[in-house]
Amino acid sequence: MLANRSGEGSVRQTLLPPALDALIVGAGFSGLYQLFCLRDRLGLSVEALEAGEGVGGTWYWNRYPGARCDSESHTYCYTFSEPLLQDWEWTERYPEQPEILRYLNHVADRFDLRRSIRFGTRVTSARYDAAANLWRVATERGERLSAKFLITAVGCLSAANVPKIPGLESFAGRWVHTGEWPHDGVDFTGKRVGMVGTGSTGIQAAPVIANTAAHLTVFQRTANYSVPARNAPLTADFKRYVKANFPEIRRLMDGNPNGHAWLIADRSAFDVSPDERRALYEAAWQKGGLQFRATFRDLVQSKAANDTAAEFIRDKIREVVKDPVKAAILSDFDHPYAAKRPPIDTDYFETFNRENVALVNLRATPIERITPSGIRTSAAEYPLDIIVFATGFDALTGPLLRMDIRGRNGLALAEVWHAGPRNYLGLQVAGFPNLFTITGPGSPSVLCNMPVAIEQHVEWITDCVAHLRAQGLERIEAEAPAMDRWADQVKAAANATLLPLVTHSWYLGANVPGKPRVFMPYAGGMAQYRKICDEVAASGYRGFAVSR
Ligand code: N01
Repeated sequence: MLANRSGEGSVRQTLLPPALDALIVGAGFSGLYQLFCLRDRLGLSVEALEAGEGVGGTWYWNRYPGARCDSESHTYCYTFSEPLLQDWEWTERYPEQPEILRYLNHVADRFDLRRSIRFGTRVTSARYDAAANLWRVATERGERLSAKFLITAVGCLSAANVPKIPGLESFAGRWVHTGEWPHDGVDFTGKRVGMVGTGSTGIQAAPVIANTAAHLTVFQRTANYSVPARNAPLTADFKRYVKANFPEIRRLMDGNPNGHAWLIADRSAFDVSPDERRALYEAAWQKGGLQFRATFRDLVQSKAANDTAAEFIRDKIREVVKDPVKAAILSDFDHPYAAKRPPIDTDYFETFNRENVALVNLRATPIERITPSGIRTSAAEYPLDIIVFATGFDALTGPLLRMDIRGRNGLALAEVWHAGPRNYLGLQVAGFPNLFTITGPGSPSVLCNMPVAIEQHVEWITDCVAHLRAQGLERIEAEAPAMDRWADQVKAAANATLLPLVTHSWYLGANVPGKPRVFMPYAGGMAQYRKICDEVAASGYRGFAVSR
């Protein structure tokens, strides 16, 4: 704000900052790398707008007890910089939230990214101004910024889903959502805690909460599979191996449909005898981790093959959990293994052997309401001091739609997506020129080890922007027919797997009441997706309209 020239000091006018080449929304894994690519590789004027007071995105917000990554640390990192790979050292097989946050802070410092990030800046709207070919962005603090390119790096799982359970506002204790965990922590000592939700998050949190709480009641709606993570400190030998062999590790990641550094066994569950199959599952169980899925190549495609894995895990739960009633509730699966995101855990099922842990089966006795003193189900009232909602996220579309993005002629993204997300390659939407959505719906995103999906998108977008500049082009925009064709491909890829069979999966938006039921991520595998994206770019951006 400056005093105006008339000398009337009371009359002030707002000067808008000059338009930038690009604005990036978010400073997590994707925003940081996108900032580096556009600012330092292409030399553009760029700013990143970040709601949090620090970098990290998911890892800034998700500070719940037990939060750690389910991808192995040596593959859960950027691979674009050899010096970065060489100078960072992970301590454990699965990095804990504080360690990942330290890593992302290290990246921000190493590449001097902070000076281009506005923290504490939540974007509230983004409007495309066709006459100026600019995106005009407003923030909660009232800032107005504009840029030719708008790139969302808002994460897939960043819009917390707090269920609208009647009476929540009357609860006299404290309630928290795992995705918006208080930075000063939550002290469970001596408290009666209720945890709603048994997805990857709840399964990580329950054992840690049970260690300090006086009592923990786990409210389970859907029985979930979980395989032991077998977390452990990394040995010096392994650390040396990673540093010396990263190209080989990266080759494995590129060949794996989910971006992990392992091979999927080239055998069907029925190529081996039942005894041999069990022995192979046992070995995978002992090894631990998401790799359990790779024991047979047909686990996520064939229901019969999948049943063999489900049976093995059911038996394991019965073996671990001493109380047969709890074991039956925990293993009462209603969907195929890995058709929802498969959790991995540290002592999750063992936790139900503790004296201070109870399990409530919400399928049999649903929650009726939250009262001032706790949670009431159709069968009983559970007095609680703290309620933890491990109830997940309005995934993939939620973070984008909460921003009120409007394209040509004020067209709202919410309107275009009223029946579910539609876009081309998960990257662009017709009517929204120069808007790119990193790991948007319709891309492998959440089905992939996220840094792999992120690097691929960021590099594709960077190359695309470089191409436009080199050709003197001003605009790129997905074409509607290309979006239709892509929607068919996304659907076909999902239908070749067991994933769409789970009617209550967040992949389908089913966890958020009223959200359209559309299978959102691209399930055709990262390698296939990368090939498609590369071919599109090589063809001069087929399916996109580019103009001066
Ligand atoms: O969320 P979820 P999450 N009443 O949606 C239950 C990633 N992640 O935060 O299955 C009662 O999976 C719901 O029940 P149901 C990972 O991609 C990564 O656990 O809908 N219960 C379910 O049990 C993961 O998939 C890491 O019947 C209700 C749970 O809440 C994604 O984040 C670690 C309910 C929600 O499970 C989300 O996982 C953790 C209600 N009204 C998470 N509403 C890494 O390692 C929901 N539920 C990187």
